[in-house]
Amino acid sequence: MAKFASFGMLAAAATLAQATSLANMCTDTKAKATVPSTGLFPGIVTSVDVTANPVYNETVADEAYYPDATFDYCNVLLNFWLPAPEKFNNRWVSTGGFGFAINYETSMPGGFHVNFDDVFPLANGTSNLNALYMFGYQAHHEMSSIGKAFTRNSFDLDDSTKLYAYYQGCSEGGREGFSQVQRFPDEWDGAVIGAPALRYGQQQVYHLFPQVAEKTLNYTPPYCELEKIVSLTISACDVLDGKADGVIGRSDLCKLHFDFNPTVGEEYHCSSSEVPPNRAAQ
Ligand SMILES: [Ca+2]
Repeated sequence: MAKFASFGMLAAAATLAQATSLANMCTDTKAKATVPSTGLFPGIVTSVDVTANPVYNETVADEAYYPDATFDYCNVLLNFWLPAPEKFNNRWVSTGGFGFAINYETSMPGGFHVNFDDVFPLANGTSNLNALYMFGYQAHHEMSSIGKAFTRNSFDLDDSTKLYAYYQGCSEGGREGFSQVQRFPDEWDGAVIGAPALRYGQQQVYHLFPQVAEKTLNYTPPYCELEKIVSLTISACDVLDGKADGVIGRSDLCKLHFDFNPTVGEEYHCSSSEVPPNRAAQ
């Protein structure tokens, strides 16, 4: 496959008229002509890889991180989505994934499902370092860098027009968000990052600890009991971060100052449906 020459792209882009509709904008020719050739990632983008077709009346509903909506879009191979020109508000958003996937369709319709543990390690048992770095931070950096340049070209933004850029992700997507804002802060105007899955070594132990403790103690607390524990913990630690807002912002101070011993014996109430049968019979 031939690399896409920057001279050819610039010459072709200069001849393109301002797109006035999704059908006019969303063609193979336009997509090939507007793929950025910034020199950032030589060899990754080739002209033969790029295709585009308009999709109308796409409907999404009941997704966890995307509002119910019906919309038109330009489907560009490379998984960059472009809105119809009349709906474009000079905004770019990168979305994260879940589990071991760096992107996922519940984050943005059209995402994909390849998981890191599908490709790591290699078949011969050695480390797939390229996949590791891609998973860690590089793939998202390339996606946003190429995607933002592609967006600017596609909507004919001149150098004085700002393209606002945002990141959104939770869990593994939250970890990816931290990987981007820490390494490439100038790329973003804002980021919504939830529950980042940071510090894998400790995190997996934390996931296991409750089950190990319950098995060891031979006691599984009902949900209502856990709710009481959470409520008492919030009451004790909320203000330690300087603001009584129902959120514990300084878990470190909570661990230092919260004496849970006086909470032993506190009453709590469960509905009959919340108590497991083996507990209700005792
Ligand atoms: Ca607080």
